[in-house]
Amino acid sequence: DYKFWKTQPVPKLDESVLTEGPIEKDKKVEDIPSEPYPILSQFEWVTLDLSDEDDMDQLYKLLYEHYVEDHDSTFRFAYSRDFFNWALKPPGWREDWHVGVRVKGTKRLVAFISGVPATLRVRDQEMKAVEINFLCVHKKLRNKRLTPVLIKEITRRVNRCGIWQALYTSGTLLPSPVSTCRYTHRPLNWEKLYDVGFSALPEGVTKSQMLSRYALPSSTKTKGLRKMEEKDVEDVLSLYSKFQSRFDMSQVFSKEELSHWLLGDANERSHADDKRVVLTYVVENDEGRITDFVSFYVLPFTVIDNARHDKLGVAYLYYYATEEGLDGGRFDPASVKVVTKRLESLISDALVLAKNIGMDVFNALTSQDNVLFLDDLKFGPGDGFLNYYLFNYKAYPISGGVVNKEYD
Ligand code: YNC
Ligand code: MG
Repeated sequence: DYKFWKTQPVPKLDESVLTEGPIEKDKKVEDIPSEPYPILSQFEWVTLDLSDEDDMDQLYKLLYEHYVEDHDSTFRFAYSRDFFNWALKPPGWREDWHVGVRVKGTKRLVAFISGVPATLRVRDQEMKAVEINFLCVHKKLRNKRLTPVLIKEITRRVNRCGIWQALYTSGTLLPSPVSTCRYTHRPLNWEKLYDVGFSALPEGVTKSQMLSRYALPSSTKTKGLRKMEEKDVEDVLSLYSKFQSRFDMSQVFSKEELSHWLLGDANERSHADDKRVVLTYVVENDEGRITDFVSFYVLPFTVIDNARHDKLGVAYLYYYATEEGLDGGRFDPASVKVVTKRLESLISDALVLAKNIGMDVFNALTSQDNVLFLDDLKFGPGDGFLNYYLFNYKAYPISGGVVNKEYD
């Protein structure tokens, strides 16, 4: 019955929203305690320093062993240093928001929660917020109500910075989702997915039929498609902003943020394509204008106990946009067909690019415009759903227009 969530500024599960806006009246930073939230005496708070090898290793181990895994425990997220640096250190990041709990005696890290800054737009309302992610409690400490303590402590640390709203996602149903999406998967290397037990062979279908069903061309087809570079940031931001304005909810990026989220940091940029966490491609037309872009990020799985394979390359569709159908930022509903066709060819090129750097499966949510092309590009529905939540902000239900990002 949501003993904890009942006490938090979130809408009840059966509540119908009558007006949009913050739930609690703005508090004052001075009224937020400057001391950490009390925690059981065998534990202590720790702020992780991700530039410290030891802290990074501990976070890696905690999440590797105790974060979300698939039901029969055959796959685990294979996080990397680069992935954490990308996900946890965007412009304006604060070390203070990388919150851990350690056992006092052994100094062992047993829980974690993180926040990164984000500007959200819900319809016409822009707000400074944080995105909360990587909440994790050691398996041996589950069901001991540590989660509410972690949430209250990160809320305190965020509130101390004068920020009162948050966005978070979870497969778990909590009060109350502002939107819900489904996961979909597009096999790139069906045979390997079958070998590791990720994909099944449907009855009455042969392996070779499956292989030909998911066959892809070896090269991309969009004229003018190339890797995004730093010099494109301004143009891509302008296209992104126009495209996103069609959706009820999205993230507002500065140039620096867009550059971080689509190109990665300096270290990341020096990597070969098959070692990168995030890849973005633009379409430049004959006049040198950027007309489209598409991006995906990479978070491989470790395959547990399989004789032939130990890694699965997993790409996630991230942001994309096309100027097709956008008339000065307005979306012309008459052009849905044209937009669909354009996105289909753009995303199918992304599939080819992902396959060519060794990805085995391409995941996407049913968010934003994805539903226009998922079926035709042979994405199949997965088991999982993803709920989107806002903290301290009541909003009417939002369909489709959600931030295109999820690591779990
Ligand atoms: C969850 N995922 O309902 P009630 S997603 C939020 N998000 O509270 P205990 C959750 N709340 O029902 P356990 C939650 N899962 O009594 C459970 N809860 O009101 C609630 N899994 O606490 C739950 N990572 O500690 C209940 O639960 C209370 O030991 C029970 O631990 C839960 O990152 C968990 O899936 C999830 O590590 C930590 O199962 C554990 O079961 C675990 O007894 C594997 O907790 C990894 C996993 C979750 C990924 C994510 C987003 C988190 C958002 C948190 C909310 C942020 C609010 C905004 C804060 C900033 C505000 C500002 C400004
Ligand atoms: Mg617990």
